Amino acid sequence: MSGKPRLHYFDGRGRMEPIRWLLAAAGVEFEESYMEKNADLKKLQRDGSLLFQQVPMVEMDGMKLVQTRAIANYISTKYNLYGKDLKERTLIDMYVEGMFDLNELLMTYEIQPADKKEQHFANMMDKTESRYFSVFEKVLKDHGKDFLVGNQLSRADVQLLEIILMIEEWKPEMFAKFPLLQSFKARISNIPTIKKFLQPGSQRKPPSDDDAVDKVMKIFYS
Ligand code: IBG
Repeated sequence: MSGKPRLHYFDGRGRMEPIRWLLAAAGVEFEESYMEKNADLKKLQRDGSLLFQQVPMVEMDGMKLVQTRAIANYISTKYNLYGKDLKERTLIDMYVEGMFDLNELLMTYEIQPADKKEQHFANMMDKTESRYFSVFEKVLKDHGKDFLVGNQLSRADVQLLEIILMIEEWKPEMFAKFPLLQSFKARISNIPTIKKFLQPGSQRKPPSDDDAVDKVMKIFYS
């Protein structure tokens, strides 16, 4: 286990996408092994690769890392995306924990049963606007700086950009109310490593279509 990190997940966003984003922002090349069917998950579970029998799992620096937040913390610390001191780090933690909560709503939309989808969509858009985007807009307005925390790029910026782009796929009109998030998006998207990740052909994953959702359901729920 040396060389590039290897990511074990399915070929879609889910819980692995923030990890792909962080590695890409840090300029770290990575390889991926995709699970195609339930037997692939079973195999990883049987061979002892998954501490809690769950993915995402990332092989990196001689470890088999699990738990999304632990993996993201490791990458952020290793590649200096976690603030300059304890106070900055704690602020970053507060912001990204909010983002993880929001991301949970966004990620689980596609796997909702048909009769729950409309309500789920309304709830997640309402929370995005009133609970999260309004807060990050205010943070940027109050300190007037380029990054969410301090004077350098952090995981909070990377994870917020990921969410902004996801919301834009569903509801672009949301941004009319958030001019500072719009300029934030343009600024962070222009950072060379991130710009590269946003080009076609990168390891960034597209939104799931119905076939992709079916496949995921079969991997995890069959
Ligand atoms: N707390 C863990 C983490 O953050 O890593 C949760 C991991 C988790 O829920 N993993 C799921 C899993 O491995 C796959 S992602 N399940 C197998 C099992 O036996 O528990 C589930 C997911 C889907 C779609 I599917 C959207 C979001 C998440």
